[in-house]
Amino acid sequence: MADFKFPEGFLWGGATAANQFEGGFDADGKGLSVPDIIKGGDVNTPRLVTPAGVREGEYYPSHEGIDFYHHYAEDIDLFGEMGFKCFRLSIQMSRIFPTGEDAEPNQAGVDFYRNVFECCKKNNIEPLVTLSHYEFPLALSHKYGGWDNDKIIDLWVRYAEFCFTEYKDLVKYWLTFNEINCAMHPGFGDVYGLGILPPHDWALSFSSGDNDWMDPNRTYKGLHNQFVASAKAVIAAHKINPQNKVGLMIAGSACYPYTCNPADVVAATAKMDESNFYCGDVQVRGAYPAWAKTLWKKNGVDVAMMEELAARDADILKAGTVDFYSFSYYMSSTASADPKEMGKGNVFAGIPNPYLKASDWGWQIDPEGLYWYLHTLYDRYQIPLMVVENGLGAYDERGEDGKFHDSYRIDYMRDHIKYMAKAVEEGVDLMGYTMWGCIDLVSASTGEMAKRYGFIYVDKDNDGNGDLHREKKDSFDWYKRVCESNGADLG
Ligand code: BGP
Repeated sequence: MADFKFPEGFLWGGATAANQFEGGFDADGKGLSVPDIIKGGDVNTPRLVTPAGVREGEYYPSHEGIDFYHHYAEDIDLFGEMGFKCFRLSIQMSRIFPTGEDAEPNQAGVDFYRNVFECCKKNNIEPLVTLSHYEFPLALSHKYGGWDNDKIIDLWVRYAEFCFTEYKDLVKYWLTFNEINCAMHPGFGDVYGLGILPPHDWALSFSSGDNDWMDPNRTYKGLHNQFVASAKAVIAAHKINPQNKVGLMIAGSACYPYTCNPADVVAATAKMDESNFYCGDVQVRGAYPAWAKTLWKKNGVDVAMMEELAARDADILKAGTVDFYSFSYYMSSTASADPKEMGKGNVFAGIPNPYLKASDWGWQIDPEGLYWYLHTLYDRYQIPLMVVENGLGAYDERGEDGKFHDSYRIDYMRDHIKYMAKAVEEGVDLMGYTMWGCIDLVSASTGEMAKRYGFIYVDKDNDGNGDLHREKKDSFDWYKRVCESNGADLG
């Protein structure tokens, strides 16, 4: 593998999300969005959702982000200097249609994204645009309750069609919903994924006991409506510009049996199915998997309702299958059939895997798992794949010379890229790799700045202090060599 090169045109780059870095939350006519009412937290303190609206004098990290809104030209030039071929970012619907159903788009918002894409073009960077990255106009949540309301489908498709038409000359790679499968995490998924808000303040968490307001019927119906909206968007994108490539985006969950006890193997298979293939099958194959009914029953979902929805929308789902499968990959997990064992872990990582080390946030680092996951996906779907998020969240400290020597981040990426290369060499069709948080930004799960991912440091802390200046870390030069050598130089 020593002189292995990635395929010509491989999309090396970095990834971001508007609500985590853009800022300008009410600038130039933008409407409020669901993340704008989620406060900051840290590794031990969950983020508070204030569903009634923004509270005067309180700190919400999305409001300023890292102020990409005013720094985009400088930031994209830095990405260009690193040799990015691709930059993943998201559009906020609430910047284009502030209430979600405005008669006319907000011109200042439309212009902002046009300027961003033009700046990418100037730097020879292909934008990869997520149409919905944990973002939803707050006005729609308040008025219609979120994605489980059928009205949302057409409002969102109108927004997607507007973007395909408006940016036709500048963007050809699109993702519909970020980590669409995360909608299935009760609470977290309802708020972040589906715009379904709690009736009272609520601590955003994957395992909160305060769950009286969650309703699996709303969750699964909301997710179904997103499948329909995504399929309609794919159809529209192809019609508006046959060059468009539209992908799904899933939170990649590679899950191993905790032991070779057949019952554990079955438990891990069930988790793989539920976490990856429930959404994957609908969006790639255009229909629910055979075992969907079992899953609905297990989760207390009204099976008759789901069967009716699936039948109602069968043709659209079949016609709007995606062009490629993109995913985030940070860690792997384990599953056991023994509830006592499972109780020792957490919902994401399962029971700690004794063969792996974890990050400071408990995410178990597993580069070889990426290799296994790529093969597993490609065996199942045989469509191009793309890693659109992978990276290491870490506490970065200045060295004695005042600079950031983030060798741990370089090691993390090098190891993952090596295993990607092995999968590609063995026949997996991989389009690209956009490292998550290429510039430091707000963490989605904890709302903090201290969990840093970037090649570029941003001077800002968890409370919003800092002058926002940008600085290169050691990983900046390393990744520049990776991009320039098309992945041959990982040294
Ligand atoms: C994914 C999200 C991103 C991003 C990333 C890292 O789930 O798509 O938005 O934030 O995870 O997670 P975190 O920010 O919690 O470290």
